[in-house]
Amino acid sequence: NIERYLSRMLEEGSLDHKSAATPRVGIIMGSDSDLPVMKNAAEILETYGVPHEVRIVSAHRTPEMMFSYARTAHERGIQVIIAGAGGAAHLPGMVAALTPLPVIGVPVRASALDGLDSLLSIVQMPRGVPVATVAINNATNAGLLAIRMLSVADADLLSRMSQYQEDTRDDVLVKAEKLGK
Ligand code: RP5
Repeated sequence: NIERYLSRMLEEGSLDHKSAATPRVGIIMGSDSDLPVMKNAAEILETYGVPHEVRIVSAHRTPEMMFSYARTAHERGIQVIIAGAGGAAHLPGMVAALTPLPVIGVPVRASALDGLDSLLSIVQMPRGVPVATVAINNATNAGLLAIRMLSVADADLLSRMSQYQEDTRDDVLVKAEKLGK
């Protein structure tokens, strides 16, 4: 259903999460071609019921929009920004330079270099400007990391994250037991 939600938003020309609640997480990406990867972050936030917005913001093609988005996100109630980009992936780092909020970077596999270019562009930030970088194409982990960040001041999210960890552990134990038989 996240696929349907995103394609409907694209058809409507808007990727904003249509929720009455103020978005707590901003998911941004350099291009709509990043959506098949970045939708996984949105899916996690949907699962946890965390209000979020999804926007296309390009560091290279729409630098002014990127500037105003990053500068004002915290004033609008955004608490964490997830930024995905491929190739010369400057979006997460530039956004981290402009906002006081935590930024999670998702390297998207988008070029002949198989995402290694995106990974290095995002992870190799200079001292003083941190970007929490997840694995190539792993927007799911970006969503989960955002939940953990919000959990610091949200007891309900914290207990649901603990439950998720127990569930993943149990899942492995069940499979291990089956294999052992
Ligand atoms: C980056 O360039 C985007 O984040 C995307 O991963 C890549 C290719 O963009 P398109 O040419 O598909 O729009 O800025």
